[in-house]
Amino acid sequence: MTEIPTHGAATRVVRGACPHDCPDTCALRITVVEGRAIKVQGDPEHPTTHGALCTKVSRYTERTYHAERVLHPLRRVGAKGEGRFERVSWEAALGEIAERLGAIAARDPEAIVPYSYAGTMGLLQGESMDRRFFHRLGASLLARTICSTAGGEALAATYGGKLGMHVEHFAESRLILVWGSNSIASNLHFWTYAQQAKRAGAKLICIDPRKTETADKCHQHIALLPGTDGALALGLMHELVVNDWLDQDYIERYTEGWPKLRARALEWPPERVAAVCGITAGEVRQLARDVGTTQPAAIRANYGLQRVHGGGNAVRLISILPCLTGAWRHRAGGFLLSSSGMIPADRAALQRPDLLGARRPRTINMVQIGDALLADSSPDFGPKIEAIVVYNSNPVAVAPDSARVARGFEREDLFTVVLEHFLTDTADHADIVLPATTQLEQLDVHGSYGHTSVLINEPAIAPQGEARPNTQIFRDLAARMGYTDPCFGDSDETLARQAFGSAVPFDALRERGWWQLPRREAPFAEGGFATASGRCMIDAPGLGVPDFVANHESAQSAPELARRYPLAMISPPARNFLNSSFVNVDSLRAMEGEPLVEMHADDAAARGLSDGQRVRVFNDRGHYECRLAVGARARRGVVNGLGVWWRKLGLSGTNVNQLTSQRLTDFGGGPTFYDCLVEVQACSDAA
Ligand SMILES: Nc1nc2c(c(=O)[nH]1)N[C@H]1C(S)=C(S)[C@@H](COP(=O)(O)OP(=O)(O)OC[C@H]3O[C@@H](n4cnc5c(=O)[nH]c(N)nc54)[C@H](O)[C@@H]3O)O[C@H]1N2
Ligand SMILES: Nc1nc2c(c(=O)[nH]1)N[C@H]1C(S)=C(S)[C@@H](COP(=O)(O)OP(=O)(O)OC[C@H]3O[C@@H](n4cnc5c(=O)[nH]c(N)nc54)[C@H](O)[C@@H]3O)O[C@H]1N2
Ligand SMILES: [Mo]
Repeated sequence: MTEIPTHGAATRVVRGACPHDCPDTCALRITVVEGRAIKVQGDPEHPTTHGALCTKVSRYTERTYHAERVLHPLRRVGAKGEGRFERVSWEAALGEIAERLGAIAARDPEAIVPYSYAGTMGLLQGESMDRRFFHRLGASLLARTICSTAGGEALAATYGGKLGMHVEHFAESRLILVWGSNSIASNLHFWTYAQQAKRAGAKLICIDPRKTETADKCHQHIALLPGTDGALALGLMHELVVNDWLDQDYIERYTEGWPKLRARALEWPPERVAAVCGITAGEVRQLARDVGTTQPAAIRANYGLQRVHGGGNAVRLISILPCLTGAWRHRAGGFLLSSSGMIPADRAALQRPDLLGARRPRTINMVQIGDALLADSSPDFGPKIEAIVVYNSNPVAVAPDSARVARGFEREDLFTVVLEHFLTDTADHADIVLPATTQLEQLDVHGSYGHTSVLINEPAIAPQGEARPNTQIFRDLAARMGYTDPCFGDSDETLARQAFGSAVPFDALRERGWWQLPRREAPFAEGGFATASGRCMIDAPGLGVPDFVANHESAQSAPELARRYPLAMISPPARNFLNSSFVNVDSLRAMEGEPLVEMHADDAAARGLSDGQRVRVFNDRGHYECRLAVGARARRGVVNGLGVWWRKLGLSGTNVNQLTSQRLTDFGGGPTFYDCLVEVQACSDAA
């Protein structure tokens, strides 16, 4: 059974799954003594978890039993954003929500918007009963774009889906490019395999504007300017062509459109690439030689590189490289950004889009929630947003251009409901806060975007206080709204069985805690891409041949802006936070210290700034105060504002997203967090 037998009747070990938005999706073992979870550990039998957890999740009990957990429904008594609430009963809270949403829906349900992302990646608590509820209601749809859609659509266009190498096989690679990924911070279980490869003699190269802790451990670090990866990939192709390092047989058999891209690549000699990327021509040549002459060669990319204007094109270009060299012929060669296309989740069964009937509500892009909340009714936009229901997300902290996001959430005429564990920056703006259970208190099933097994998470402890799972909250709301469709009666266990249908034997999943999916070990060794033609689509329908697309905010595309704001800012994750989750866990926040911006010594000297000083980072969208860290983690011309702090736990009530823009990627409607020009100066009230 799910419980692992242990000595001593009062002690149980329960099988769980890490719910966080991370490629690793670890299998957990939770030790429970007399109803209290005392330890969260990695499952030693799960192939990619191999018994190890990151620092954050090994402290999961600290988060679950946190003194500031929201344990009862709350109604706002202070001003929006102030965070002052009174305790109310579930009856009163659900009644008020049903009444307010019902009144708005009677006029126009599209004036109601759900807002959720991957606070939990669980298929039940993340995307089941909630979606049924909003589909039945006819609310606006939400485009859940805030992380990965540019890269995701790039993979769909090129390979036919989110498919790639299996993470275990990196251990056998002879060359690994860690491209736009701080693996040690955000993909730790991949790093284990990369280290095995390194010990066996492989060369590791990190391609990242920031000298991350991962770059420290690689043989080489190529610190290109943010948003220039597409140019680097074209330069590599140039060298593969002129040096004849191509696998012509693979190209002819398994790809479509190479002649056009070949012509384009020939316009990108190393000197041109070097000028655009801010690196040397020698670095381009050497990298191309490594890629062109080493087998098997593998690329681990992460979503960091696609959070810029040209992110979609960059992922297309990089994902084509292993087709040109034939790296895919080996199981330890190829490319991995996400393998979530392997997961056989039956989303239609869970989410029931058929409940919309003939209605076709508008779609709001979550990246632009700031503008959306501030928009009036218009023929283009549709009705003004009158209500927003937020769960599994903290948009006031994580969405770009947060001055506008906060202004939107401050609207007196907006009815806001937030399902949360804590009073986050977003929950502080709610009219009603509903207490949600954490992963230790709820049932769920999980896929993964970094390995090929599915997992179950059994509840280990009773719900804290009056907390309820998201599924239960939406079930309760549906009942209050008078929805009698039988699907609102499905229990969590029924949902868990629906999630993978017959693709995964549910009882075996329960027995073991996880289930390994069948897979091809070298997925594209003989083509077999998931595209209509079965080939890698270099020239993709509707998109053509990929090209380098410059940042929205760069000297090249916005010279006047670049004169006023000469520093490019990226805001990658801090190692001990997960987006804005864990920022309120004291021991983890203590490890991160204060919000930081990292800067190269030359840029600091040019501004008369010194290490440890309190600084103001600013652009036309706003300003943000943090501590300056002068040193080698930043390259010249680029500053790194580590994310994503809670605004109220920062130094001046804002965070790094005060500076980022709502502009979108080239395709996929994704965010451009790392496409952002700023200037930095000393704080007048320097501490
Ligand atoms: N500890 C921790 N783990 C996480 C997260 C977290 O917040 N904290 N976030 C999770 C989430 S939501 C996701 S989506 C995944 C992946 O999340 P990602 O955000 O992709 O995670 P990282 O790999 O840490 O960061 C990306 C790397 O890209 C670099 N980068 C920035 N701009 C560019 C660029 O233009 N080109 C290149 N080549 N590199 C660039 C950054 O410096 C950083 O080192 O990780 C997950 N894991
Ligand atoms: N500047 C900058 N901004 C970024 C990024 C960046 O790199 N730089 N990264 C972006 C990326 S990749 C992403 S994915 C987004 C992520 O942004 P979000 O999806 O908002 O992720 P989190 O900040 O982790 O917030 C998740 C919230 O969900 C809550 N939660 C967790 N589990 C449950 C549950 O079971 N029930 C309920 N009701 N609530 C739950 C948590 O308490 C937490 O407050 O942020 C983006 N923002
Ligand atoms: Mo993400």
